[in-house]
Amino acid sequence: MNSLKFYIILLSLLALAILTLAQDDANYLYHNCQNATTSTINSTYRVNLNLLLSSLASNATRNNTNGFYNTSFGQNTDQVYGLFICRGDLSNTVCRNCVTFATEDIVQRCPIGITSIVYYDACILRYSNVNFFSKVDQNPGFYMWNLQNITTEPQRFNNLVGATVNDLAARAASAPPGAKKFAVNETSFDAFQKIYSLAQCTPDLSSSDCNRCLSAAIAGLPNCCSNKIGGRVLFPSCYIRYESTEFYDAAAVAAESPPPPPPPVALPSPPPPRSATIPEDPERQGLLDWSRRYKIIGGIARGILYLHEDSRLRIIHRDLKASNILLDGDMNPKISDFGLARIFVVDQTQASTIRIVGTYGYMSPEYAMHGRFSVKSDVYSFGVLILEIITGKKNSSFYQTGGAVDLVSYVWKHWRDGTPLEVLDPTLTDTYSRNEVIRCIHIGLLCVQEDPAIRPAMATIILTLNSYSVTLPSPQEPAFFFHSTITDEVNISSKEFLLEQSKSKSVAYSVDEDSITEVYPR
Ligand SMILES: *[C@@H]1O[C@H](CO)[C@@H](O)[C@H](O)[C@H]1NC(C)=O
Ligand SMILES: *[C@@H]1O[C@H](CO)[C@@H](O)[C@H](O)[C@H]1NC(C)=O
Ligand SMILES: *[C@@H]1O[C@H](CO)[C@@H](O)[C@H](O)[C@H]1NC(C)=O
Ligand SMILES: *[C@@H]1O[C@H](CO)[C@@H](O)[C@H](O)[C@H]1NC(C)=O
Ligand SMILES: *[C@@H]1O[C@H](CO)[C@@H](O)[C@H](O)[C@H]1NC(C)=O
Ligand SMILES: *[C@@H]1O[C@H](CO)[C@@H](O)[C@H](O)[C@H]1NC(C)=O
Ligand SMILES: *[C@@H]1O[C@H](CO)[C@@H](O)[C@H](O)[C@H]1NC(C)=O
Ligand SMILES: *[C@@H]1O[C@H](CO)[C@@H](O)[C@H](O)[C@H]1NC(C)=O
Ligand SMILES: CC(=O)N[C@H]1CO[C@H](CO)[C@@H](O)[C@@H]1O
Repeated sequence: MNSLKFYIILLSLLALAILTLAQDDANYLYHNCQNATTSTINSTYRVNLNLLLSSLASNATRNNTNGFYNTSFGQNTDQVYGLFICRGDLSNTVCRNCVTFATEDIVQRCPIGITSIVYYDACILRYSNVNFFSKVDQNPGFYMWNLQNITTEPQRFNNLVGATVNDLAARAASAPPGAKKFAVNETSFDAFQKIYSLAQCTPDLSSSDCNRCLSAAIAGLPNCCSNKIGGRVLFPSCYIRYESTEFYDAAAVAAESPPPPPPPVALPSPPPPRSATIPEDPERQGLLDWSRRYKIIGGIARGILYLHEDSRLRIIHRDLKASNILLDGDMNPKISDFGLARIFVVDQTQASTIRIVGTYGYMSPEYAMHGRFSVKSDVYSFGVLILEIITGKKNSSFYQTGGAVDLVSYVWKHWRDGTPLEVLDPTLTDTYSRNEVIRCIHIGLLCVQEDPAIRPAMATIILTLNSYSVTLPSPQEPAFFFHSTITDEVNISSKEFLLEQSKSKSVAYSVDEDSITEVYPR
């Protein structure tokens, strides 16, 4: 029974994940209804409201709305004013889907609303009995923030966010009449951490009103978002947002705007340190050029193969991660920290544990969820390691935005879209072999496949690293699994920010005992 319960919980989590993906276009954030009192509910107003909503939905299907449309129905006390605005980087299709969803959703959320607004990730829909066109409205506004704190140089981070959003506000406000009042910026905090930001006003505002609205939003940032890795301030007339992952479609924005100035030339890197672990520190990671990284990948692979196959006993490490790989002066990797390793008896290929130890982000789904470990769970961790070494990104620097659940899905999305080289650590300018990089990404993705049976064995991986003639199968989409429950807190932080917070700690937790089917022999 307990085991059944566990699977039901698991299934409902999966169903939730699927639902969340399906509603991606209209990711709900917040709503507010000002209700009619019974005496003022006028059925004519309701009729006009319905006309308005269907007009907004049908106008959203036009290609030339530019992501915004305002209209009004009725007269005098029955008149209803409404508009939708879509985030400036989104396609017509995404905009239309969001608005269509919103026109139905707003009626559910505000069944007796006379002035209502619903905010989603992709669009905002609002209506009122008062004409609000071309007026700055800051109510009802709300904040959201990422729960992750800035740990290095928070003051400089806050200042940079402030400078960037000020710059954005000026650019968004200066858009010519009728154009989208929208701007994005990508700027580097340090070699590995970027700040992506966005500002937008409804285009019915004048430039000075847009500026005024965005200034108020910026003034709100310290109230919510100091020392936070991401945050938003949203008003009905304008909003700002910043994150450390790319949450908007930069390619779409670039296609609409003039090309940016060429990037500055990178300074040459100083020589590497004598002995260390694989640097987690982004600045130090920049010191490793591609040939060194390639050598490290090969060395780790040989080390794991030795544990799995060549030593007299089969050893499953169970906590392979960057900090457990030591580098000697010649950058030869040594696998360390066998605190969690399990030694397998000769014919044993798989075992289970009810105490799951290891490091989130490196744990295979079957291990994290069911406690099942095998050589293939080490292969999974190795895959995450390869992807980290290639991208130069810390396993922990990801959290869910726009579907990029973590490092693995970030890389997967680029692979699927045929742009694998875009995940490459930007400090590896052009001193790398395209073939080697793509092959390593390919191997990494094969290692993190959901089904352990189709992950390659370490021996195959080494063969593949040494020979270009080995043909690799296409990787299947990696598992999207997550560790924390989705919490529904309305105006403070949306669910996406509550996921994955504790991802970077080595953790130990227990799984319901009855859910374990195989038992580790004693
Ligand atoms: C308006 O009505 C909705 C649904 O009936 C309710 O949830 C909401 O709290 C009301 N809003 C106000 C401001 O009373
Ligand atoms: C757009 O809305 C207007 C009313 O404002 C309506 O007359 C028109 O038919 C709509 N256009 C489309 C394409 O639905
Ligand atoms: C809108 O654009 C799409 C693709 O750009 C096109 O296929 C479609 O026919 C257009 N629809 C209208 C109503 O113009
Ligand atoms: C949209 O708003 C503008 C004012 O910003 C107004 O002049 C225009 O008439 C509105 N459009 C419709 C269809 O009501
Ligand atoms: C209600 O609607 C009727 C028309 O159907 C209109 O004559 C009347 O003024 C409206 N009353 C209020 C209070 O809005
Ligand atoms: C959330 O809403 C509550 C009640 O409306 C309010 O007291 C609180 O200040 C809001 N929090 C934020 C961050 O807007
Ligand atoms: C971030 O900092 C705040 C205040 O300093 C603290 O309460 C909170 O627990 C920290 N959050 C995380 C995820 O560390
Ligand atoms: C982005 O913001 C940074 C920091 O404020 C600024 O230096 C840079 O010029 C901005 N980039 C663009 C393209 O506006
Ligand atoms: C998310 C995650 O697994 N974080 C780990 C990233 O790697 C460093 C170094 O190996 C670990 O200390 C973190 O726990």
